[in-house]
Amino acid sequence: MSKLPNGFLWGGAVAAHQFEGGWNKGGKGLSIADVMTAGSNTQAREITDGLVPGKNYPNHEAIDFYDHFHEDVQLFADLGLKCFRTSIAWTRIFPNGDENEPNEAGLKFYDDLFDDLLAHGIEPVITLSHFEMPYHLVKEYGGWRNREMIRFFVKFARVVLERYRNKVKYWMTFNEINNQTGLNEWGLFTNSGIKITADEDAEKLMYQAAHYETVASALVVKMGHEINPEFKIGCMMAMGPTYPATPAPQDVMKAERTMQAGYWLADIQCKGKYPNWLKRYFERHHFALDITEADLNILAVGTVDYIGFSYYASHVTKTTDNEPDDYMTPGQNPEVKNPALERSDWGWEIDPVGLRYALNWFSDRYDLPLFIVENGLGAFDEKDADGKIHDDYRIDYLRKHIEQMELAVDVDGVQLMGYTPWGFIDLVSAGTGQMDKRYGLIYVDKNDAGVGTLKREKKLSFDWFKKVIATNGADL
Ligand code: P53
Repeated sequence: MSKLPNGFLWGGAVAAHQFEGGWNKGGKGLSIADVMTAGSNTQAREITDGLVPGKNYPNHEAIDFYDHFHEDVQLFADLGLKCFRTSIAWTRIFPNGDENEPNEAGLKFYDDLFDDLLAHGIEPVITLSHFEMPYHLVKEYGGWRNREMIRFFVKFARVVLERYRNKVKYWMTFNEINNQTGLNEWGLFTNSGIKITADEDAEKLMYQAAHYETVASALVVKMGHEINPEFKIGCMMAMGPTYPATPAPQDVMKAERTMQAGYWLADIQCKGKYPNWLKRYFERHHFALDITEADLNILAVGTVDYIGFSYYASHVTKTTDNEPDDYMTPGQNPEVKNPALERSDWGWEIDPVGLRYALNWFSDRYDLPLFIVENGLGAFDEKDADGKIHDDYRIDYLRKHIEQMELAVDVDGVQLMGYTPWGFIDLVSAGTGQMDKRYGLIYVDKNDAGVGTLKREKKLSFDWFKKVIATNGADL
C-alpha cells in the first residue's frame, strides 16, 4: 500500500544550462554558465573574463537536449514521470537581459517543450533562475550588486509567466538562493553574478545581493498570483542540515546558528520578514545595506506557496577556541567529518535520515507544503559485460532516501508535493563542470573531455525508478 498521497509528483530534475546545450542557438545570449570551464574532483572550475579561445566550456553543448528533446521526452514518458523540473534559460528569452523585447525563438523553444511534455501527461515544474543569468548583466551592471537587476528579472519573469500561464502551474524563483551564504567564489558567481574585487567586503555584498533577489522573488510571487491565481510559486533552498559535533551546548549553539545563517533566506521568502538575530547582526556589524521600507512591504506580501529544496548531504560543525559571541564565522565554517556516515566519491556525506530531519525541520518552522526537487548520488558509472550500467549503488541511495521521505509523510505528517531526483538524465555537474560525475537513471555517452556520441541508454536504476513511480512508492 502506498504511503503517499494520490497525485504525488514523481519526477526528474535538471537545469537549462546543465543539459540543453545550444548555447548560441535560436538567438540565445551568453550566460554566466557559458564562461565557466570544466573542473574536476580536485580542481575548481575557472570563471573566465568572457570567452577565452582554447578553454573547455562544458555547458556550451552539454548533452544537447536542445536538438534531442523530442526523443528525450519520449524516454521521460517511458519512465512514467508525472512531472519534469527544468529551468528557463534567461538568455534564450532576453539574450543580454536589458532588452525591451523578448526573443521569440527562445519563447517558442519552451512552448514546444511544454507542449511535448503535456502531450505525454508530464507536468512542467519551472525554475526561473538556475545559475544562468545573462553575462551582459554581470559585465555592464555588476550582477546582483545592482538594484537594477530587480527590474530586469521581473521583466523576464513577467514575459514567461504570462506566456506559459496555461502550460505551467508549478514555479520556483531562485535556485538554491542560499548557496551564496557560504561566501565562496562559485556560490557568489552562480547565484548572483558577483566576482569579488579586492576592495569589496564579500559578506556585506552577499547580504545586499540576496536582499535584492528576495525583493525580486516577492514581486514575482505577487505578480504570478495576479497572472494566474492557480499558480503555485515556491522558493528553492539548498538544504543540508548541520549537526553539532558533540553534545557540548556550545557546539549545539554553533550548529543552531549555522542553520539560522543558512536558512534566513527561507525565513524571508516564507515568513515575509528578516529574522531578529540577523537584523541585530546587521546593526552590530554596521552593514549599511540598501533595504527600504517599500522593500520590506513587498517582502511581507510576496511570500511563497511552498518550499522546493535540494537535499544531498548533511554537515557537522563545532566551535573553535576563539568562537565569536554571535557564533558567526561566515565563509570559514570548519567542516567536520561525521563518523556515522559514508561519503560519495566526491566526499558528500550520505545521510538518508537527514532527509527526514530536513523535512521535519522545514515543516515545523514554516508549516508549508514541501517539494524535494533535487536528491541523488553523483558517481562514476561503468558498463558491465552486458553493456548496461548496473548502478545498484544509486538505487540503494535513492531507495534509502525515499524510505525516509515516506516515513516523514506517513509517520510525521509532513505535507509533501513530490520528489524529483536530480540529473536523472546525465548532465554537466554544476559544481565541477564534469560529465563523469553522473546522477542519471539515463546514461549519456559523453565524457569529461567532451567526447562521446551523446547516445542515451537506460541504466538499471531506470527500470527500478519506473516501478517505484508505477506503485506510487510502495514497491521500493
Ligand atoms: P553538482 C552543492 C554544490 C554545487 C551545486 O551538484 C549544488 C550543491 C548542492 O547544494 O547545487 C545543486 O552538480 C544544484 C544543481 C547541481 C546539483 O546540486 O555539483 O541545484 O545545479 O547540479 C548537484 O554535483
